[in-house]
Amino acid sequence: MTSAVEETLVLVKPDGVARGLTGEILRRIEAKGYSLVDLRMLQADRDLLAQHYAEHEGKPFYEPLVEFMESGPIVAIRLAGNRVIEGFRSLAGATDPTTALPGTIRGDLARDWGLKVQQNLVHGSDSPESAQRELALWFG
Ligand code: RTP
Ligand code: MG
Repeated sequence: MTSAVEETLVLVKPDGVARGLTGEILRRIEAKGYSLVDLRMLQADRDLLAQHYAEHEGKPFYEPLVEFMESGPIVAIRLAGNRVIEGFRSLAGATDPTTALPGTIRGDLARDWGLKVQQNLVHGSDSPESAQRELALWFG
């Protein structure tokens, strides 16, 4: 297994911040051994979210997703660690909280809000290219 120190963008989405789960999410990240390189809290505007979610533009969930992400403050984290891009996504669990496994952030903490898949607490970049692009957007 190859090792590689990487950086990724993690977002605690508005549901995570509003529910007071930022600390619990950071606890899991730090317990895993990843390093917090930078962290900021912000209210994302539509322009930033449109760039962040450009790959999803035109999909049926795009508009509700952007509205949800605009609905409250977000905590953005620049996270470093060995293979952290893939590692954080396994820590986060499956996109849909109803099927995310126990032991994951989404499996343990994201509630079943009906069909609101977007309320899944966290975002993590899905590839080195996405990480680079997203870190420039949120921490540029
Ligand atoms: P993320 O980007 O937030 O880390 O999540 P992901 O890679 O697991 O999921 P992705 O396919 O990139 O989707 C981005 C976010 O859009 C919302 N979503 N809603 N209603 C739906 O079918 C649906 N599908 C995706 C979720 O908030 C997802 O995290
Ligand atoms: Mg994604």
